[in-house]
Parts: sequence; C-alpha cells; structure tokens
Amino acid sequence: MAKTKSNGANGGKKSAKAGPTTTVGNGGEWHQQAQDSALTTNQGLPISDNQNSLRASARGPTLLEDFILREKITHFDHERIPERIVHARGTGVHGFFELTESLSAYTRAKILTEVGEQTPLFARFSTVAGGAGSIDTPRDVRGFAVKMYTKEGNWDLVGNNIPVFFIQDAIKFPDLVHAVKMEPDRGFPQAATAHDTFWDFISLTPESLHMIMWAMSDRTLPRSLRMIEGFGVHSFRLINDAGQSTFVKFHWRPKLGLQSTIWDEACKIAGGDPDYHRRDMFEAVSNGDFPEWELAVQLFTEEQADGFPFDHLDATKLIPEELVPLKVIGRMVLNRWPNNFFAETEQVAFCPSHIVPGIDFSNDPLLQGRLFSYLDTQLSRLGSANFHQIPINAPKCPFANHQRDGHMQMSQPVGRVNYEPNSLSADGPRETPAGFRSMAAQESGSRGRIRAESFSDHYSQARQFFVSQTVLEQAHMASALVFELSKVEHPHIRAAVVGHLRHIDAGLAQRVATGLGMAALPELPPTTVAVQDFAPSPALQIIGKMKDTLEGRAVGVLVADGSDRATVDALTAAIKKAGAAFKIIAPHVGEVALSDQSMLKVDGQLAGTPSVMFDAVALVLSAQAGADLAKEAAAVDFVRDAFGHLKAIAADGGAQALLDKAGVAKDDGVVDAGDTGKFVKAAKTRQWAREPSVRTLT
Ligand code: HDE
Repeated sequence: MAKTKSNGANGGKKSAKAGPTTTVGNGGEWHQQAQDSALTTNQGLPISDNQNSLRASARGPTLLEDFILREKITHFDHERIPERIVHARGTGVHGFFELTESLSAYTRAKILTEVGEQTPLFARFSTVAGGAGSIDTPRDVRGFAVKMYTKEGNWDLVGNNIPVFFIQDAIKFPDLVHAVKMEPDRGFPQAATAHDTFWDFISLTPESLHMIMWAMSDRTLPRSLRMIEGFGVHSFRLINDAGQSTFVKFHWRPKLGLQSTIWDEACKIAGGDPDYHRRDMFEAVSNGDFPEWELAVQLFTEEQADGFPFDHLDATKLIPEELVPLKVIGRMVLNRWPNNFFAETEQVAFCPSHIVPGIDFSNDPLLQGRLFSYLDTQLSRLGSANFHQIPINAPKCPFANHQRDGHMQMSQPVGRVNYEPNSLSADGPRETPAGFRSMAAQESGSRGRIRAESFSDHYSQARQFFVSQTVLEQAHMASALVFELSKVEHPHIRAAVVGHLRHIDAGLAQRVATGLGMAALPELPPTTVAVQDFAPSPALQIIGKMKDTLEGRAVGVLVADGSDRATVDALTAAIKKAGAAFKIIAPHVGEVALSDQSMLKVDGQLAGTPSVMFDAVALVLSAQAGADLAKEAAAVDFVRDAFGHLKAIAADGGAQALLDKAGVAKDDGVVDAGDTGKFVKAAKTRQWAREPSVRTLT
C-alpha cells in the first residue's frame, strides 16, 4: 500500500504528506484529516494483516466470518458508478476565471462585472462517443465544460470545441447518440463515427450537415486540449439591472492558438499513447506551463438577430465573427491537477441549468431540452439528489434552503423549521430581491410540435464553412469523408450522404464520389429553401489561426551512443528558449555516451516513443549509429512519420543513412541540425508545402 499521498500537479508545486489521509467533503471545502499510520477498516478498526484472509486452516477454506475481507471486497465491488452516456472519456483540471472587462451595461452577474476578481473553476474536456477507457484521439467533437464557483452560485458553461450541433431539437438527441455509439448487436466500433448507423442517421437528418462539415475537418483531431477553442454553442441572454436583455454567445480562445494533428498521425498516436491528451494536460499543469484561454462574447440584440439570414435559436447555426465581432472579457487559467480522478473528474456534475442572476436561457429548443437532461442524468450517475454536496459539485458560496434528507445526506440541519414561509426561524433562508429572475419575454403563437420555418436552411452555413477553409483543409475534409463513408457497408447510405454534399459544394461531392468509386453522382435531395452563398469567414480556419510559436509544444531529439554533444546542447538550448519542451529519445533508456564521453539521460526508448508524440524532431547521430538505425524499423518509422506528418526535421550528417532509408527528401522543413535558428522557425508550423508530395489531396 502506498504510504504517501501525492497531490500531483498542485499549482506547479509537488506536495507529499507522509502517512495516509482521508478526505471528507464539507460544504465544498476539503478537510484533510491526517491520521496515525495505522491501516484501518472503514469503521476505524486497526488491521493487523492486510495480506491474508481468515482461513479455517493454512490450506483450508476462507471463513465467512472474515468481515475485514468482506468489507474490503464489497467496497471494491461498488467502486464504479455508471459512466456518462456521452462524454464518458474526460480530463479535468482546476483553475480560475479572471474578468478583464466589465459587462455591467449588459448584465448584473457579478462574475461578469467585477473586473480583476478571480473565480475558482473546474474544467473538464472530453470526447463524446467513446467509453471512459477509450482512446484520446478519435475523430470526435471535444466537450469543453467549465464549472465556475461564483459568489452567486455555480455557473456551468457546458460547451463543445465546435460552435454548432448535429440536431435542432432535443427530442432527436437519443437517436443521434444511439446512432453514433457502438452498434447494439455487435458492440463496435468504439469511439468512431465511421460506421453505418451513424451515417444512416446523418443521411436522413440534413440539419446535421453543417456540424458534419466541422466534424470532418481537422477540428476533431486536436493536437492538444490546450489548443482547442470552446463554445457555449447556444445563444444565452444577459440581463442587466434594468431587466433589459442582450443575447450572448460565449467563446473560449486558446492562448497557444488552434492546432490539429493529421488523421494518420491521430491514428498512430492512438496506438503510441491512448492517454495522449490526458498526459499532455497533466504534464503541462505539472510543469507549471498553465494552459490559458480568453473568454470572448458576441453580443447582439433581438432586433439585430431578426436581421440575420439564419435563426440564432437554431443550434446548427453559428454567428460569423465578421457579422458580430468577438469582445474579449476575461481569461481562464488552469493551474491545479485534481487530487483524485474519481472524486473530481468522474463525479463532477455539469448542468447547463446551473446559472447565475444576470444570465438567462434563450428559447433554443436544444438548450431547453438540456436544461432537463443533465440534472436527470446526475441523479442516475451519482445516485442521489444530494450530488451537489460532493465537494467538486458544491458551490463555494453559502447556500441554504429547506430541501432535506435523501440518500447520502451529508449535512445535519438543526432546528425544527424546514419549510418556508415560516414565523419560527427569523434568520432562516428567505427569498431575496438579488435572486435569479427569468427574463419576462413575450411569447406568442400556437402550441404544437412545430419546427420553425426559420430552421429550414440546412446547407448554407455548411457551404460557408467549407468555402472558408484553406485548400489543404478542404482536402482533409474530403479525405475524411471518403474514409468514413468507405467504412459504411450500405451503398444507399453513402449515396445519400454524397447527395447532400452536392448542395454544399459540387467539387467536394465529386471528390468524395470519386474516392468512393461511384460511377455517377447520386441524386440531389430536395430542399425547402434555396442554398445561400454566404461570404467566406476566414475565422473558421485552423491553419490560418495557428500561432507562430513553439510555446507549449514538444520536440523529440533522437540520439545514440556517439552523438555530438555540442549539437545536442545547441539544439536543446534553442528549443527551450523557444518555450518548447524536448525529450531525448534513444535506442535504449538509461543514458547514452555522447561524442565527448559525457553521459546524457534518456527520456524515451525509441520503439516506445514514436515521432507522433512530437511537433518536430531532431536527429543527432554518429555515422555508425545512423547506419545501424537505418536497419531499425522503429527508427525509420520515426523519421518517415515525422516527414509524412509535415514536421520539421533537423538532421546532422550522421543521420543521412536514416533519412535516405525513410525516403526523406530535402525541403524547407528538413534542416541542418547545426542551424538551430532555421530549425526553430520551421518547427513553429507544419510544412504544408510538403503535403502534396506525401498525400493525394485531390
Ligand atoms: Fe450534452 N450531455 N446533451 N451536449 N454534454 C451530457 O450529461 C444532452 C449537447 C456536453 O464533462 C450528459 O453529465 C442532451 C450540446 C458536454 O461531464 C447528458 C443534449 C453540447 C458534456 C447530456 C445534449 C453538449 C455533456 C451525459 C441535446 C454542447 C460533458 C453525462 C438536447 C453545447 C460534461 C452528463 C462533462 C454531457 C445530454 C447536447 C455538451 C446525458 C439531451 C449541444 C461537454 O445529460
């Protein structure tokens, strides 16, 4: 049994306490109760033997009397709670939100009006389709959920890294999720959209086409969770002191810029490190390299919204930044790894209905459904209406009401009054004028199961997204569609999807049809409204939004016995100076003896640390090591993949044999290891110009 409990990454500082501790939740505060070092049962009984169960004789049967064994095993048997039906695989981190610009003209929410105030928060990033143990890098939307413990109660902004959604009405969510999850008869594929049931549903649900364009783009292959954008997706309302409402969309923008991987790279990362994103976040936070995002808002009035060529209440639509610019109002910094994965990341319960005075919901029918769903799901996952008492979920401001009792009740209210109004408890909780008020919005029209006509245009923004991309990003989307649909067994489903693509972009439809070996383009499905040509929005690109920086990135330096010390030192110093991390990779772990006989510590063994783990690589090898490694598949793949994934490669003369074997031709991104300046510059980006030489893009 581990006798030391480490807090892991804790504000960049490691703290370790000797002796076991138990943690008891109490109104959101953690109380560390250090005990003496005796191992005990849950009832506090000291245990003298934790190695052997109670037996009738040395080789005899185990006795039912062994209550210590039974307590331990029973607890173990109940360790798991139901995983989230969607977003099961996630990574959580603590941090804070700091307001830099007040929105007091628009809202009375303290978190959006008190400049400089730091509000503690817990953020959880997730994939959607896979189970809790699935890989980190499938092609999938990423959840971006932030629970802010404000002075006026918890505000949960439960968003995604894509600003639109697949469906318009909550009633379709169970169908969408059933279609995307493992097929029910066979139990696969896990964490993948590339299968018949998903595309069948999509082909029959044209409103999903805009989201499909995003899902097939490189947005769903992030390089790091630290390099994704986050979106509240729905329109919300801000309400000011005078009760006036302004619509708002929330955007998180990563300080490190947006960056994605390449599909082949994402697949190989899945094999090389299934926990790639979780580890990346853990390492960044542990190293004090705290991930940061700006919070920006798009503010618009009802009158403005009436003039948009789409309905902002339809979650399959976004508001282009060119139409309503983003206003940056604050920042989020993630600076503390959770103490315990289960207690925090697994038990955190986000609910879009957790809101604060001064913010309100819009009529978006998807949001309206979510307001019900999340509370309901928490009751089933956490098993009790008292889930808000679990420390990660408890508000950090005072909270009081007359709700009582229930499963696993932790608080012990005193007194005889548990109702309101009452005359017996003068200082008991009462309604307050500062409390939450719903916007007094006027509603009119006939009741019914109706889809608004303003929700009928399913293709214009899908087209706008496609035409806004760079040529390479468009090619990636076409390849993604070919890959996904090539996994679909039913030809009629493939044809139906390509039919929809014809409404989006004729060239795209043709490329996908060709990639799928279709003799002719399928029929154009009917539309109720004409597809509009919206102006391209460059803000929707990724390549165009990559930052010219190596900060937060990692470089792999491949060495072996005999590598030149001066070259290794110069390279690693330049990488460090550029704000990146580096790892020394060698044919074996331990140490290598460099050219001057000095020893260098190795961080990763070659076969276990492929180049997909890095943003750029450097090869510093003696001629002998270069020749030896040219016969080693792991080394050849290391170089070939770095080249194919468009990464900068620095190589010295000794690495030439390896470069030749990997088929690496000189280009702007393949530089001399001695030219550290050129290498760092090349490493800051992907070598996009190389792509046509390594991949068919038409
Ligand atoms: Fe969710 N969603 N969702 N969702 N969602 C859940 O809640 C649901 C939707 C999102 O890290 C569940 O606690 C419905 C949109 C995130 O714990 C569940 C509808 C967006 C997370 C649920 C949607 C999201 C969830 C599963 C359609 C982006 C993970 C477990 C009306 C704005 C939060 C849970 C975390 C999780 C329901 C649509 C984002 C079942 C019914 C749109 C980031 O309640």
